[in-house]
Amino acid sequence: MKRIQRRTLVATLATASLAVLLPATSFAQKPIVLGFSQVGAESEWRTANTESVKASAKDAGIDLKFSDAQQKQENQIKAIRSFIAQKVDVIAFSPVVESGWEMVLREAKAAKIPVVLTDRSVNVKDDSLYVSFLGSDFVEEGRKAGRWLVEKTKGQSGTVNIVELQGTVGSAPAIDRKKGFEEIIKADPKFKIVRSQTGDFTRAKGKEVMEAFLKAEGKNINVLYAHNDDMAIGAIQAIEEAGLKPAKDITIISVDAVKGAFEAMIAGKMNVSVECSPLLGPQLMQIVKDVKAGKPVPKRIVTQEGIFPMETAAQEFPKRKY
Ligand code: GYE
Repeated sequence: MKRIQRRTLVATLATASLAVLLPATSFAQKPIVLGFSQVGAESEWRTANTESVKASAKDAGIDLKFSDAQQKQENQIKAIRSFIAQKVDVIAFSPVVESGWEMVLREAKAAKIPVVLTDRSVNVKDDSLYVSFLGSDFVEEGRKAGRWLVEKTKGQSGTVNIVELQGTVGSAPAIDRKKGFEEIIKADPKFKIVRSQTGDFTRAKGKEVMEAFLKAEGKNINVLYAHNDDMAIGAIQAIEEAGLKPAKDITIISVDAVKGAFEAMIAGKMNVSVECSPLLGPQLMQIVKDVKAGKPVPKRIVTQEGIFPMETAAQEFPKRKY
């Protein structure tokens, strides 16, 4: 009994002296507050990205203030202003379009709140307006799609008529995926983009625009290049409803490599999907912690990704995480 009491006393004294030695903050450290403005919930990619951000904030013990902009820039600007007013520690956002951010980013800088770009970048002259940009190389994704098509049609001499479903107008992935793809296919005049229109990265619009393409071009279409899987999946429906066979009558190339694309490939309805990983949460939380701790962070972190033709889909599917 006595021994126990003595031990308890020693332990209590030790804790007490530690408390004197250590600064008070290390006992009640406040969590980092991160304001995150998401684009919306337009695609399977986006919902996987949102889940990744929320789950990794929780794991990292970061207090996340999450705001969904429903694909509207004005909502993102409002969210960022409200994060500034709340004096969050760090702001992160995925800009719906590339331009028009200078003013609000200057407001964040004046308030000394560091900004991290995730997934998509902005078009600003002064790159001190953000500390880091974490995301894919969308031009390279477009090139991968183009190279796959060049390989697939090797030795084929007739014209290859392509229709293109673009992502959200003015968004980095739409601009860059178009650019990278064109850069590759322009080397051979047999490739012709006969129609190109936005489907806003959604299934519904992908289907609607593909219906219009089919009406206008009839059986003239050889290839569909969709800037994301959701639009391709919508377009597949339109193709089937028009009595054509997706991936056979019309070659289907798309980007993201979400589960829905693997299902379509396994069903023999999509030829290839270029990978674009939405699982940016863990890296983002690390950047946020480093920024808060005053450590230097890389200005640009590029996501590593591959490409999945339909022949590999069944084997890869069980390994997919989004
Ligand atoms: O490809 C698309 C999404 O910005 C990379 O946005 C992202 C794109 C993704 O809606 O599905």
